[in-house]
Amino acid sequence: MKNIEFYVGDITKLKVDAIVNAANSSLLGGGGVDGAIHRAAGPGLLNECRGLNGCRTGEAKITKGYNLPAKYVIHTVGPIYSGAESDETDLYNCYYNSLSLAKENDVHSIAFPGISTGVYGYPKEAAAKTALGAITTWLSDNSGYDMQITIVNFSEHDYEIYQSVIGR
Ligand code: AR6
Repeated sequence: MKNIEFYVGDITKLKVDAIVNAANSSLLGGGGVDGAIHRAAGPGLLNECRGLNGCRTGEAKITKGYNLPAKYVIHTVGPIYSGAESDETDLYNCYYNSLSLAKENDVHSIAFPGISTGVYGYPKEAAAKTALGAITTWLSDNSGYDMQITIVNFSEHDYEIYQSVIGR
């Protein structure tokens, strides 16, 4: 898949234009990848987030990256998995809207974690399918724009789930 690559490990280590944070609607930090990003970025990130007035599920907001190697953090809020049809739409919108916001800010390389697949309980295989669908649709809708996408899997097991979805 052109423009899409995989990285197994910690998203906070990546030197890309933007990393995406799986935040909650307060944007004021939490556990999981959100906690790791805030720890690595330092207090400037939380300070900027305080001025954003939160974020709705499926939407995205951008801040600077502070002490991170990445220039920006794009904060998006995934759905808390419930099994409702809206879960898939919300998760799709997280990826699609994050990419559109990235483009508006002249971002050309972006890394995504598995949004909603931790604390928020979204089944990983279904989430991988939706993420890939949103990313490939966005790339074809924006084919004149150079965007390099890294999908970050926190474990080898998560990486294997993605590869099995792609294989089908
Ligand atoms: N790098 C890459 N991926 C990571 C990292 C990391 N450093 N740490 C965890 N993951 P989660 P959610 C993976 O729970 O489900 C927070 O408290 C993890 O293995 O971070 O969207 C927020 O404030 C999983 O696959 O996010 C919200 O309240 C994926 O990142 C809530 O959790 C997402 O897991 C959001 O829940």
